[in-house]
Amino acid sequence: MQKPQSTQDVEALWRKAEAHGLSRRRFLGLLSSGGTAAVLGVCAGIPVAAAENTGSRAGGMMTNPASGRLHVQPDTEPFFIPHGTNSEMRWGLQARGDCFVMDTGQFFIRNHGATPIIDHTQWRLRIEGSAVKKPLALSYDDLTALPSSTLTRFIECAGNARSFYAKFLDKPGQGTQWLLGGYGVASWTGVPLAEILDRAGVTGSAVSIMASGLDTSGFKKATPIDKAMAEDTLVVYGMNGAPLPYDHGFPARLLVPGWLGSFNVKWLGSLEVADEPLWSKWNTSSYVLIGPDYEDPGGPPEGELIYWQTMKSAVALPWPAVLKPGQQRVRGYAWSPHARIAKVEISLDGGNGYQPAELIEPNIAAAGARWAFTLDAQPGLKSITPRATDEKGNRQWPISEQVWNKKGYIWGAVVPHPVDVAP
Ligand SMILES: Nc1nc2c(c(=O)[nH]1)N[C@H]1C(S)=C(S)[C@@H](COP(=O)(O)O)O[C@H]1N2
Ligand SMILES: [Mo]
Repeated sequence: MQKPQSTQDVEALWRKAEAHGLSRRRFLGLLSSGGTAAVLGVCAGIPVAAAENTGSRAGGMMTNPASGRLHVQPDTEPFFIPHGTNSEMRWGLQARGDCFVMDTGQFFIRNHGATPIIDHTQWRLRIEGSAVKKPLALSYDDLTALPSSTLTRFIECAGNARSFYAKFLDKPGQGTQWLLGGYGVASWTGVPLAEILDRAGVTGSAVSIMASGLDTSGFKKATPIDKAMAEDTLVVYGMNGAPLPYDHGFPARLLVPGWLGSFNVKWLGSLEVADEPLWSKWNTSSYVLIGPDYEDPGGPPEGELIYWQTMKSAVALPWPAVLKPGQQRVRGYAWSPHARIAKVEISLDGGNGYQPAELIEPNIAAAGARWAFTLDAQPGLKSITPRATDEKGNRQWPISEQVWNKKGYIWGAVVPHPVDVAP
């Protein structure tokens, strides 16, 4: 099979392969047979870093993707559920048992605007502000020469599962109506943020770090200093053993494990380190909890600040799924921002009785674990409901205990995955 040179080539090859009746799995296998990722548990997938960076030659640091595209990579329907600037990962594609980390080309995309294409040779990451003694401007070469870590962690959108407020509570949350595919696990390579802050002479009075993206949305988000100094908070330049793709933040993004997806600022341009709390609309009116069960904290934020993602579990089947009757293996994922997964149980009656599922290694805090369950599918089965418990004793709650908030963040209840058993 010929080797694709660009994302367009991949799309064309895929169409050709489909016309020849080639299964997706076989197609991906063929694509990747040229080389395997050197990162444990990384699956074969669509190469994503192949798009041309044409604008940089004109001398500017940034252009927008060609012909008005929102994303650089192909994120067509068989692979993603489209939601405007966002693309949701399809859980039905994650049923293979042999890999834990999601294919880079299947990782969800959550953008407040179009993906910018940044020329890494012109790019600098500025570290500045009232709480650094030595402001820095790191080039791509400077950054990638610093001591690095490679970690497997999830990134998950605060609004993941938002559609279930409408579906199960009959009270919609405002925003993209994600099912459970605003979540992905990857192996991230980057420099501990603490390492960079140390080099910038961060002072003892630092409180807050405003990370600004270079996308036209002006996206920026402040992280408190303690989390910024945690050893697994990284300035990431690699994803699954390859350069960070444009859509996921090339040349560099933050990884803030276990916290809301929005802390993981992409296309990072500057880090302002301040000795006072910093605010942008992304920690005052967005990513705050507003509703009858939440208090108005007073001050700049319009609702209770949120930091941590909630536990969830998902069934790796299409939504809804059609199953053949009889015995079969059903697989899925479970994740907690706080700890490894201790157990996953499955309910076949919508959340009354539960029976144990098996856990499959790896099992990593703030990443997740896979589970498998031998199902004897009988006609009349309507749903499969997984429920996760982590090693700190946190557990997903029943739908009846899910507290609503206006913007539909941090769903943590179990989700009955709809199925139909048909001969
Ligand atoms: N600069 C910038 N960073 C950003 C965003 C953005 O729109 N602009 N979206 C954030 C949100 S809300 C999420 S959930 C994650 C999604 O990361 P991904 O697209 O790599 O999955 O990126 C975050 N970082
Ligand atoms: Mo998000």
